[in-house]
Amino acid sequence: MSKTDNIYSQPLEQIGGFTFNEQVVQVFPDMIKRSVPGYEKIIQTIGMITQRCAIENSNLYDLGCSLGAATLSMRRGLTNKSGCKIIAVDNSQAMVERCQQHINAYKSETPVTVLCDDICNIDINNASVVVLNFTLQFLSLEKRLTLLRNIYKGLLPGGVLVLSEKFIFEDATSHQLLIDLHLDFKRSHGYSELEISQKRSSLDNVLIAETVEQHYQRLQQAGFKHNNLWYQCFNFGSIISIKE
Ligand code: GEK
Repeated sequence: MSKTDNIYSQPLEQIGGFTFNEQVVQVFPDMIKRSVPGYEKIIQTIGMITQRCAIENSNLYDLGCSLGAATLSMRRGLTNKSGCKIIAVDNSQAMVERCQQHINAYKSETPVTVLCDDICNIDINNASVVVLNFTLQFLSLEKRLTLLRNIYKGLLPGGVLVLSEKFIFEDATSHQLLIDLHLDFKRSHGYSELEISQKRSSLDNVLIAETVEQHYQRLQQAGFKHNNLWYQCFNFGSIISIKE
């Protein structure tokens, strides 16, 4: 069972930049469900996408896997595909250790390799499904295109990328409303005003959100011609990109 996230519940003298350390790992499942609208729906649907799009004898990648929720969902979606392997990558040692324990806790025929590394260093090859579930937003803007090009290159024809992100919006009025609705979502899940504002400060310059259009543009530059938002709740959503 994951502990309740109360990391920002008391006033902190200094709010450092958010890191995925042991303290975060302990509360992560609770934190992400109470902070990201639609998270559970997206995880569940990654399994469905895998079931339809995974190609036999190919590799599947979960980049920025945290505790492996998307990996486990992909693995559930692979029941009728033989010869597939999943590679789960995260650069937080604490996350990777706990992720490996989660994976070991479930039996499956599909091998999973959990790697502690920067997703920018990973060689993507023979891939049919690549998942970036709320991870690209933590990469500096300069690194994003190179990573997407690498993913495009490593995908087989017909392979897919699932890219979930927090978004900003060009239209200031709808941007503000969607942000406010997200804050209401956090309040409705028991976060106080203090927790919300301290967490927001810690994510400043760590999580860099972009518009859906900026993502489409970069995906096209990387080679993807077929890009569509398949899910959105407030300022969070997920794009599916298909390699021809
Ligand atoms: C889920 N996908 O539960 N290389 C490797 N990992 C990274 C890097 C990097 N350069 N930058 C950040 N991370 C998960 C949720 S959480 C999203 C993903 C969130 C990792 C970081 O250590 C963390 O585990 C993850 O990306 C982002 O479906 O917390 O909002």
